[in-house]
Amino acid sequence: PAAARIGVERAAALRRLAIDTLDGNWEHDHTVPSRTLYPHQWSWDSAFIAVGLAHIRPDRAWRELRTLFAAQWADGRVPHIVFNPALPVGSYFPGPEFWDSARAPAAPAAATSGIVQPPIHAPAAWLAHRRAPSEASVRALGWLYPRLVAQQRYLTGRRDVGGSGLACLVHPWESGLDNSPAWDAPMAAVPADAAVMRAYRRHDTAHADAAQRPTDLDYARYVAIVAAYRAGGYGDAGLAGRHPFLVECPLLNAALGAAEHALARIAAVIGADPGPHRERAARITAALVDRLYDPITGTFHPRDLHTDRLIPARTVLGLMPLILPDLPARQVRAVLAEACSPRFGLAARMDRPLTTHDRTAPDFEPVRYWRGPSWLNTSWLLWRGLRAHRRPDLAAGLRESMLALVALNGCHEYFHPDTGAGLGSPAFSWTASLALDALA
Ligand code: 9WN
Repeated sequence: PAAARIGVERAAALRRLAIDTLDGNWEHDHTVPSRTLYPHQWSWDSAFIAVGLAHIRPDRAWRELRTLFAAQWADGRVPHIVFNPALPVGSYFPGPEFWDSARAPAAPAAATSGIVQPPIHAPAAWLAHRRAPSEASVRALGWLYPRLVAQQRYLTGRRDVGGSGLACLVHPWESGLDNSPAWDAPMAAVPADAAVMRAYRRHDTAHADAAQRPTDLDYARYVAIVAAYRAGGYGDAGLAGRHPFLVECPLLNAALGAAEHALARIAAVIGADPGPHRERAARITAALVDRLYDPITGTFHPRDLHTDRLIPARTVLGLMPLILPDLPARQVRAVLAEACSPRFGLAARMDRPLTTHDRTAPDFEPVRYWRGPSWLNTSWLLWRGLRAHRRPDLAAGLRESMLALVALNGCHEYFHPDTGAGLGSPAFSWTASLALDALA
């Protein structure tokens, strides 16, 4: 067990730190990712956080998810940020006044953003229930089920811009890996000028080193893409002809498929029909392999819908389809080979943590956000995939590496891929939560 490898005392201290971090970031009915950098509620953060809360405070795990889904739009989209109305203007950029969600007919009463993040909520809800099954957890699953189904329907319906059965991203923020090198090519085609940013004040660089964050030019483009989507009232009709950023992402779509598998299991518990979820899961996996797998590189790549080409960058996004339990054996083998190559360094004994980008690539940047540093959520997703595909040797190596990273350095947002030094926010919720899950 990992506790034996990192030492019983260190494991106990890590557990204490993780619990304190989550308690410190709890805000009445949700958890903030970070008090300084991200003081509102984020969508996929809440899913990762619920997984950890299920180990220590199950009632909060369900509250977390209920608060998020209470802000679901009428069209089924789950917004990537739910704003806390009690916070002063300027607590985060771009804030509620910039998103102006009230202009969209489908928006809820709460102020939210208008874009989504990877739909890992159904897998998270399933794990939370399995960890702490109770009458309350079954009731919570019953409440969430139709909402999770509506979320899937939005993504596979209005968001199937390519008509292939996959959902597409309309913003790099939707991937959760905002400035991944995977987005460089489609972002370069977004017309924007760094001068745009003079009209705004970035909030992130007041709390984190600018060298560890996206650039001003990235932000100018982030803002331009939101402005384009907002101008159409966050509607999805006709996006193909008018929207500057349209990409099919392996992580978002792997999450979409994993969600159908989780919904099948949830359906069985609450007395609904699991059959349609299994069928949809199979269709998503087939479309993912067909559209995003490259037999030449042997990994998954995002597809840019403007060029209809795969994006060549080899990032951690390419490994994420391993979370699909029905990924065909050929792709499982290929993804494992990619993960175990010097690009990512997965091994039964790892001397360095898993990175978010290919270590051997010339544009690998060890401290800049999603362009190289190690993050606990992508490592955790791969760890779950390794267990699903019965690789206990590699799963144990990755788990040990994740736990050592956090035990030695703290609950940071991300970590230097060579030294393990903490980067970004020093008290980051999903790092705490996923460390708790890996420790258990
Ligand atoms: C933009 C909250 C979020 C995470 C994302 C991470 C970062 C926001 C930002 O923080 O994104 O959504 O301001 O940089 O990239 O994955 O959900 O933790």
